[in-house]
Amino acid sequence: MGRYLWVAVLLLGFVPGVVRSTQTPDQPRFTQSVLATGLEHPWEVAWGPDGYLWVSERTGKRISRVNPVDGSTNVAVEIPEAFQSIAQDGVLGLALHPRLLQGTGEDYVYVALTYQEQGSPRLKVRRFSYDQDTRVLMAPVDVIASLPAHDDHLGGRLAIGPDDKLYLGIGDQGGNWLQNYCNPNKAQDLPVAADIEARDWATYEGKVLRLDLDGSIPSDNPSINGVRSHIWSYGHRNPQGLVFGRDGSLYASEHGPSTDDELNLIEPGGNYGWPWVAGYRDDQSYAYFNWSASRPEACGTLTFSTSETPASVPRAMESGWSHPDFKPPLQTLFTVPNDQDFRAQGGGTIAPSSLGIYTVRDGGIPGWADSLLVPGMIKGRMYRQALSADGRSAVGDPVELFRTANRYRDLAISPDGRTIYIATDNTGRTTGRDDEMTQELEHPGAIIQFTYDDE
Ligand SMILES: [Ca+2]
Ligand SMILES: [Ca+2]
Repeated sequence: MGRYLWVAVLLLGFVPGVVRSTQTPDQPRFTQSVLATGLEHPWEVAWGPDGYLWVSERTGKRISRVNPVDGSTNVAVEIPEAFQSIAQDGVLGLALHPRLLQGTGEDYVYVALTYQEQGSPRLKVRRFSYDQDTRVLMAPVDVIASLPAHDDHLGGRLAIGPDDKLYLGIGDQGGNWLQNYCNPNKAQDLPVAADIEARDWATYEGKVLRLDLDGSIPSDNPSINGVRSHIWSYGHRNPQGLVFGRDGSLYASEHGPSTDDELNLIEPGGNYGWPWVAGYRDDQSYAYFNWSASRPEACGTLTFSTSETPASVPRAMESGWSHPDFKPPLQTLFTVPNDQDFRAQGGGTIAPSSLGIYTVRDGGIPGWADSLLVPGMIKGRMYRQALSADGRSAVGDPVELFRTANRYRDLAISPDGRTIYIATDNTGRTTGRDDEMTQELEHPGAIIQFTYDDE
């Protein structure tokens, strides 16, 4: 579409159900429309080998299949026993077996969900078998259970690598933060051999795990401090995006505190720094306040604040910590300046709940391969971060796309690379088109599609 025609479309107003998104002239143009509504907190959307979008619904407690042609939705399985009580728990990650519907008999779908165990929330990974005739997920088998879960920073993103291993991000459960400020942060804790022997996964808070498809510990997982466990990398705050590049590299996105959401290249045995470091080790707008270790005043006698910290709370500058396995991020979204007035200006974070990768070359969007795609919840937009040819570094700054008043939860890409599908939260805060905070979401509980307009 030529530039003048584009202006005309904007002036003539909106076609019902179809909105042209605002783009700067040198960016590719997209047509926005709503594919499906009525979803209950869709959490993962994945393009399936059957040409449908597979969707996990966090509070709906089910897995649905959405027809990308007409938006009609079929339920593949209900999971009523999932425990869902707060803003982050329920039916979470969804991963399709790479040979689903390929005739090998491996018609498996993996789901991460929270459940209650002796009155406490826990996370598990369940495998379903997909019956192609009835289009139903059946024969559930729990491949691992009793993983940490709480009321904040749950993680829950699931992915299957080209190595046929399951990867699962688990957050730090909010230790030393907000309502959990008196709970120690265990993102740096590592298991001892006896923990693994006893199948005690309590140290898995703030980790990226790598599991065999049956839930066991892969024999080639790293030995960290002399112990091999499910832990693939550690020192994470809340890693909720996991995606593989063409060469098998694993990328993760991670929520920062009030600054420094991260894009990371995940290396086995890597220490990603949290809670000693947020983003780069640059002493910028972040120091580690260890509320739970407050002495002599016990933490329980203190009132938590993100802006004022009592003297009894131990504090550490980032530069005071170092570790031989520390891995800085490829990019942050965004590192705010030291003089940021968080009360007046807010934080620099976008709340990246997921991560996609654009690798489509021929016929896809020119110039996009390879890029990471980062959906924002607190900022209703998606960012595209270009990668270097070897995929090991970020090139340039993140580019903003798709600004709307929605909380973008997850994304999927059509095989031809010309449509980006984005799942949206039903409720919550985001910045609207004018950058003001709002709770009035334009398309709650929906799949929005952005289709590339060729020139
Ligand atoms: Ca980090
Ligand atoms: Ca930093």
